[in-house]
Order: sequence, then C-alpha cells, then structure tokens
Amino acid sequence: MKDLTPSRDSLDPIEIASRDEISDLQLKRMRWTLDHAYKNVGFYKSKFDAIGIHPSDLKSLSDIAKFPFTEKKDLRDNYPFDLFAVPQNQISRIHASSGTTGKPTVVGYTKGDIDRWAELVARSMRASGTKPGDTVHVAYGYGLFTGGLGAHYGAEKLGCTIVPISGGMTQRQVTLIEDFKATTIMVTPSYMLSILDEYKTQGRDPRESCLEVGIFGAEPWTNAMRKEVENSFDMHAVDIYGLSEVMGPGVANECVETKDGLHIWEDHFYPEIIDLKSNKPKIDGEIGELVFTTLTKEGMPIIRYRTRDLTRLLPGTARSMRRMEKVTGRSDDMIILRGVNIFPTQIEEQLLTVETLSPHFQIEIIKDQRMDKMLVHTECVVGKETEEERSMSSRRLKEKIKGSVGVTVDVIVHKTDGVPRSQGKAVRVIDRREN
Ligand code: DLL
Repeated sequence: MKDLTPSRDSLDPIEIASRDEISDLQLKRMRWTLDHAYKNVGFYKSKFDAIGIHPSDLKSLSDIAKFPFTEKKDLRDNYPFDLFAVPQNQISRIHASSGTTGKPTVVGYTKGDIDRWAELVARSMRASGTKPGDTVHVAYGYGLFTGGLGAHYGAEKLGCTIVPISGGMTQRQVTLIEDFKATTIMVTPSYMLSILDEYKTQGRDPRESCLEVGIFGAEPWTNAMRKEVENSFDMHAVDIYGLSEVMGPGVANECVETKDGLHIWEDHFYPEIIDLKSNKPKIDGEIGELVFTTLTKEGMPIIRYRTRDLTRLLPGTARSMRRMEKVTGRSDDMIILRGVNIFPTQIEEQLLTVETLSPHFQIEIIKDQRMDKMLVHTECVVGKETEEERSMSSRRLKEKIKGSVGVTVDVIVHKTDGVPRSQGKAVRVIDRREN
C-alpha cells in the first residue's frame, strides 16, 4: 500500500492546534449554539425553562452536562420542521432517515451548514489519504440518506473527480471503478464485500485494481474486516463516522497514517460519553453512549443528542482532536442471549478468522421451546462447498464464538450466495422472537 499521509501544511490549522485553542473555540461556539437554540426553537426553550437552566449558565464546557438530552423521539415528536432554528426560506436542504417504523426523522441545513459539512467531509477524505485530483467513486446511496450527497459535496470541495454512482447494480460498479480508474471508493463496508465478490465473479484480481483508499462507514465494522479488505484489494481501509441528526458523514474520521480510531472534528461537535444506566458523564477512556452537541449548526442545532452508539473517547494522536474508538455497536442492536450481551461485530470478528468461510453473515434470533436461540447464517468460500467441509467450518466458528463471546450458537453454513447481500447498510439481526 502506498504511503498516503497528507502533508502537515495541507491540514486545517485547527486540526493540529493546541488543546487550549480547541477548548476556547468550543466554549465560544457552544455558547452561541445554546443561545441560538433557546431563542429560536420552542422545544429547547421549554425544555431548558422546565428545569430552570439558561444558556448563560454555561461557564465552562463541562457545564453542558447540566442541560437536557435530546433523543430520536424528540425529532419524531417535532416532525417535520419544529426543531429548525431558522425561517424555512433559509433552509437549503432537507435529509431524513427512512425509519422502519413510524415517522422519519427530518434534518434541515442552511447554505452555511452545507458548506461546513462539505469542508468536514473534505477534511475527512484528506485524513483518509484522498488528494485533490483523485477520482472518487461514491457508492453510498444518494437521496434522503446523507451518505451519497454528503460524500459528493466533500469530494467536490476537496477538488476530486466524482463518480456519483450511488448503491446497487454491483456488476456495473466494478466495471466503472476499473474503466474510470477510481482511486478512492466511499461505500458501506458490507457493500464493499459484495463488490469484492463481483471482482472475483468477473475474473478480475482485486489486488490489481486502481483503488488506493476505501472510506467506509454508516455501519459498524471491525479491524478484522479492515484487514480482510486491505489484503484483498491492497488498499487502505479507513473509517468514517457520522449521523444525520448531527450532520451526516464526516463527524469523525480515521487518519490513514495511524488507523487507531476516529478523530472527532471537535471544532464543530462536542462529544460526551455517558453511562447507559445513570446517564451521567463518564471520563475519557471509559465505554458508554456517545452524545453530541453541535457547535456550528444553524439550521438545526442539536443539544446533547443521544446517539445510542457505544464507544469511548481517547486522546488525539495524528491530530490534536480527541478520538473515538471504532463503534462496537448501537445499544439498540445489542442482543441479550441468555444473559450475555452480544454485538454483531463480535460475530464478525470471529467469522473473519475462519478462512473456509466468507465474511457475509446474518444473525437470526428465534425461540426454541421457550429458550432464546441464536443462529448465525454464513457461507463457505468457493472450493469448500462439500457437506463435510461446511459442517467442519460450522463447528469451528461455533467453537470460536463459544470461546470468545461465551455463548453457544448454531452456525449454518450456506453455499455461496446463500446469505442476502447488502447494497447499503447491512441488516445484521433478524429477531423472530415474539416480544
Ligand atoms: O449513516 C451517515 C453516514 C453515511 C456515515 C456514510 C458514514 C458514511 P444515519 O443513517 O443517520 O447516518 O445513521 C447513523 O449509523 O448512529 C451509527 O449507529 C451508524 N454509523 C455511522 N457511521 C458509522 C461507523 C449515516 N463508521 C448511524 N461505524 C450512527 C459504526 C456507524 N457505526
């Protein structure tokens, strides 16, 4: 793999500023945000008033813990536009999450927000090793989902050639990556695996591909998966994090030279980690739920948004801004099986150590005579399809999961293409228990 470390003078000065400079800027911006939200969003005014807190009570950054949380439900309750802090004619873009049940969650951006978002995605891409002039294949979905357009505007800001292909039609993805000579791909990690399969189907050697960098996010993925993709394509695999309520992709990103967790762009977002039970802030280094306060959002500022993502905060390395460890999973996705907490990423990690199995998987939870049972569906690799080979692979994975996660699961090894393929965010868990 090429050394793609960006030169220090290509960085935004704040990325490598002192902690004091960063904190001073955060405090100034946090005051502005609280004021803006209080004055212009009825929801925040009534929530602050109800507990007798006022933006002027913020004397230091840690005072943010005195303010109330915002949750996904609050976005639904204020559907569609009641959390907007500017008049409608100043909103230049709307995105929304599909929401499997009930109303979607809607977010609005001013022109300035769109511009800052593009800057932050450009910063994220530069951190990933992408350079002006590179060709970027954007396979995140375009539309109300923030992935496609978020990546697109960032790539444009950085000065790249963009191929706005969106998700789907995997055969064509591979043809166009190769014909247009993309050097960066932006896509969910699970869809990247489908693209990898397609390379093989087309008889192409992925290690010969022109791709140098993959910027993967929108769903949890492990370091084991990083190794798999990096070895298969001889490319860098870098993690990008974000969520629509806070902005979209580009809230945090790994640096290609370290790949040791994601630097949070702290000049625009203030992170906290809270305890899942007590909701009290935890200190850096401790695992809990990630909470964000935006510092520059005009259209829809958000105060102490509970992401449900589990991680911990770590000190800066390649940049002065703090890092978040790769997200283990969402608290909503945590499976509790006979008293043991399990995240799909733990299964992914083990699966990737069994060479006779492909990295595609899906977890099914069923009730079997009143007992919860977990089935892991996966596939054999080409050449290991016999009944005997598949049952051996199944036993190996079952043992590994038992050894590392501590639960007994059933592993069903299908033939190639037996597990549904992702074209965006993978559906990892199907829960068939009745409540
Ligand atoms: O997924 C934004 C995005 C698009 C991020 C493209 C990165 C790349 P939402 O649809 O609102 O926004 O989903 C946000 O996805 O709370 C996490 O649970 C999960 N997520 C996003 N990035 C990562 C990541 C976009 N790198 C939700 N690792 C978040 C783990 C991630 N989970």
